[in-house]
Amino acid sequence: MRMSLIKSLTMLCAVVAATTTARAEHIDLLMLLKDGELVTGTFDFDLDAVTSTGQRVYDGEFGGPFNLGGGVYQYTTDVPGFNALSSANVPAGFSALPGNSDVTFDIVPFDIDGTSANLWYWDGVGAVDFAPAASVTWAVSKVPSFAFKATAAGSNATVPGFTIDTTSPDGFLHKHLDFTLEGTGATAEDAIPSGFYALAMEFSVNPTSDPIYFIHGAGTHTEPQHEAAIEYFETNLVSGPAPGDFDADGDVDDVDIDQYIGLFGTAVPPGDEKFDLDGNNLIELADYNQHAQTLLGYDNGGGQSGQGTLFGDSNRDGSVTLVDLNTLGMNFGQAGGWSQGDSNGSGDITLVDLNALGMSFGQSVLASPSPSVPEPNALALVAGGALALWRRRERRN
Ligand SMILES: [Ca+2]
Ligand SMILES: [Ca+2]
Ligand SMILES: [Ca+2]
Ligand SMILES: [Ca+2]
Repeated sequence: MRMSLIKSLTMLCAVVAATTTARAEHIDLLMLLKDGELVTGTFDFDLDAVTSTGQRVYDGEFGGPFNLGGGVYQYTTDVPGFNALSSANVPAGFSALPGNSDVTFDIVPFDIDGTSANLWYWDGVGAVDFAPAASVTWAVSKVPSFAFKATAAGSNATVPGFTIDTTSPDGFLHKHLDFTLEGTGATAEDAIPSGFYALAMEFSVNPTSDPIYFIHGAGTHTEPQHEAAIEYFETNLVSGPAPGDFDADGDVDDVDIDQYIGLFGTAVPPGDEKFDLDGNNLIELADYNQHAQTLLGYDNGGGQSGQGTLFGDSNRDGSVTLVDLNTLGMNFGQAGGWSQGDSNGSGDITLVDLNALGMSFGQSVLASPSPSVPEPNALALVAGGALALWRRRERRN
């Protein structure tokens, strides 16, 4: 009994240790069918479990550098591998790949900031900033590599791939391909600069998947940098811009809400459905109002920020104060957008905007507004005086 217990514990410890060290080694890209679409996730062979579905960004670490002589250097890895489950093991809501079918891939170019390329590089310094990889190639291959090799070199062309493997009769597949970075230079760092390399593959077993992104580290880099790169791809390439972030720059500000100017009354289509927030196939004031009240970003500069502010909050600090009223006054009677005092997307600052500001004057969306917000009853006095001033100015003009 005693020996048996010790032996069991020893075995358990060995299993736990093996699992811990092997986990990073063998988490594969999982292919599944969902509603007739080819989707990807992860399967952990050590846990024998599906660990994600709907995942489209994968990461890995290149091993190396390897000096091939003649100034040629390489980094290589075979992670992640590619996996499909037999029909009996597919999680609920998904189905297995068809049996006895070739699973193929292509390397596809993708856009970052208006540029299209099939291989991208970021040195891992500062903010995430990928650029087309100029002098390095990333080959995807299997044995024999003279027959099965697709090489991305940073152009904007699709690179035809090959058959990864053929599924078994019940849909199962498990195959590792070789990823190889190669460059030429006086040193390994010259040949293949340290940092992160990214490419995208589309998988097909008829249907074809969306682009699936691979971001692999090479040479000197850190894990937080790698996570930042993954986050960047998740946000900018997979999820698309957040609602209301019409220029897709990562925030919802006056530049975004001002895009409504001139669009009211436009049917969708031909209008862009991203502007039609309430989904009634018409771009109108209701969408603008919804944008202002639920999506437009505010920040009081003191740690309170969020989305959705008040009409008239031209400086988007979450409160409608004399500062906003003054801004409106300065721009009264002129063309302008939200930051000049426009509250109805008309593209000019008029009595309509003054009235809208008046309705929310002294109010705040902040949880704890600054004490300097004037009482609402100060408005009549201030607005009355300001209006007289502007009218005088208008008469002068
Ligand atoms: Ca924006
Ligand atoms: Ca609408
Ligand atoms: Ca304000
Ligand atoms: Ca206006």
